[in-house]
Amino acid sequence: MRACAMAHPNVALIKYWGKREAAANLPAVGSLSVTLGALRTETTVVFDEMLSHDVLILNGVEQPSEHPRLTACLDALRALSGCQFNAQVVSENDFPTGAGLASSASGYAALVTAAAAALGIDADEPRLFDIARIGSGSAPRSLYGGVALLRNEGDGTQIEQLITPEDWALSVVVAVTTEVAKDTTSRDGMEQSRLTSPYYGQWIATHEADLERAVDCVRNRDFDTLAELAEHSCLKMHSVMMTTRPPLLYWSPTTLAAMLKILTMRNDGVPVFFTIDAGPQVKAVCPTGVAGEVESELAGVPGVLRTITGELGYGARIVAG
Ligand code: 2P0
Repeated sequence: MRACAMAHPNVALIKYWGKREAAANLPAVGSLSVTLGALRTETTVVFDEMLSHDVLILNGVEQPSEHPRLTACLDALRALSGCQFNAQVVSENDFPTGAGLASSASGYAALVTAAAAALGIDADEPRLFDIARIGSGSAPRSLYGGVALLRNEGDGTQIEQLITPEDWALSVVVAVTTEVAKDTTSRDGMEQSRLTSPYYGQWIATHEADLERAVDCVRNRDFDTLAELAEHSCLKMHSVMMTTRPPLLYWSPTTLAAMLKILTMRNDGVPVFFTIDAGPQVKAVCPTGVAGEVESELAGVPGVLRTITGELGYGARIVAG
């Protein structure tokens, strides 16, 4: 009863921030993401009747604070399979953890994929998406490669792969500005935003139109309009974050410098746009043909520690381990 899976993080171009129902971790809004082929989480799950409780070891360190979320996911999988055993989960990220690089998305996508295989659950079981969402609202998107669309539908969510990595040669350049984990988790931060930001209502009210237009852009490979929409969604989300009480200021001076560099490049005719999540890292999305130029420009921004560049990745999958 053992399996190993690999998943990539994803970055949303149309963002998710806020929940409509906390217990099932249902998002308030849909989202659209690209899967980052350059970053990886690898997770091994072993179900063992000798274990007295579930255990998560992340990057070599046990994570007791994560156990409630972990056990909620594993309980849902155990209910599907009839297995009663506890599990040991050993996970490694090859990128900074908890620093706005979607480590929980790739983490829970890899966990659910590995645990389902270890329990003999069919990989096509549709409930796996809902179980991944219990762990992290952005995790179902990492079950897919290319561009993924997560929509609210009735009482739940639906997910689909809009295009594969082969369908559009896009790359993402990550400008790493810190290796340190953030103070406020996304889960806590988005709840504070819902309760206190005066802009939260407008964020929800205007979101669906952004999402529908972005879906059309992806289907039509309309990079320029997608660039404008993605930056707007990012800045709108950060406006909500900044006007939360107490404020969620995820940017550093280097974040702003990298954003300005990307805008200057686009004004100079280079097809590239920025997006930023719950942390100071900046992600630049561009056609693969200009990724080298974008990477060298971002590497030269003072304060950028390093860059990580890769094409769109594939969905979570079982690997030897
Ligand atoms: C996103 N983020 O759409 C947005 C943009 C961060 C900023 O999804 O509470 O770790 O586990 O559902 O998925 C990060 O939030 O939060 C996230 P939970 P999650 O990518």
